[in-house]
Amino acid sequence: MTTPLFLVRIVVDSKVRKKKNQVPRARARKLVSMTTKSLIAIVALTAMICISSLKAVKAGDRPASASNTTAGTATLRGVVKLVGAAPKSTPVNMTADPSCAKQHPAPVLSQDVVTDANHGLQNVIVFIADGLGNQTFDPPSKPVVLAQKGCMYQPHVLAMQANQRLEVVNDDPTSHNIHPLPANNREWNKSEPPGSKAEETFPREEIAIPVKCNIHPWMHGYVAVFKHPYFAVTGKDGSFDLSSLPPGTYTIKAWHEKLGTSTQTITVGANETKGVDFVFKPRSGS
Ligand SMILES: [Cu+2]
Repeated sequence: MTTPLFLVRIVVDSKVRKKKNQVPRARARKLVSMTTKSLIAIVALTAMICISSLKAVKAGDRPASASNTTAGTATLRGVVKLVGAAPKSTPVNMTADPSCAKQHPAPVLSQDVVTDANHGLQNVIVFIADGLGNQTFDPPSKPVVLAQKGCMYQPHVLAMQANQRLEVVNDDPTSHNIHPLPANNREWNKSEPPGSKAEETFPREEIAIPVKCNIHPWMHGYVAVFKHPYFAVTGKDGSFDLSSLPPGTYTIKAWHEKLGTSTQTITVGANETKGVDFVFKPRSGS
């Protein structure tokens, strides 16, 4: 590594300053001014280094492995669609709790199968099912939030990492009782009065845990738990994005609560962005 020019200059300046008394006053003043400039440069450079390292920590929050935060990673991007006639959404009946019904002047539709005008399928979990080897990933420090709002779970399908904190908040004027029904994790249920917040974690991978409310039978959702950070839940248009992937060959799965699981194998290279689409067909009775 070469020594930065301003550091060379400051060393020279300090040597020259020792001889300050031997040089004319104007020259000495100039030298002092140069030294001040050098100090300003050091302060500015130090500040820049501090800011850039803060940014790096923030960017590294999602992929927990240090090797994945560097350049040379891959991205998988695509859309999940439902082809064929989508099952009709049914209105949710909330009359059993007037404080819930009152929050919805227009009927709320069930969220089991939600598509947009272009057949994009919402609430599909797309994830790496195989190909990461023995890599381990620390959970992100930021919790995921599951809200009980309008007597519905928001989001309806949530994905998180094992041992990441799950915050369950109640934004309603009525009490809820959240009750996940895991097969591979510990079962728990918590009563939540209005305005309260519960916090839990799931230590083991599980795709996906059904969640229900013991008070309102129409309230149900899913929480998927992964041992790595490479997962996404499709948005309103059915799109998803899996970024910061180490180059490699992967088994990718798309999971939908009613329509099942679809699998593909894909190879991605360093700095490559590849398109991957999934197509589901309606199941009889779904
Ligand atoms: Cu409830």
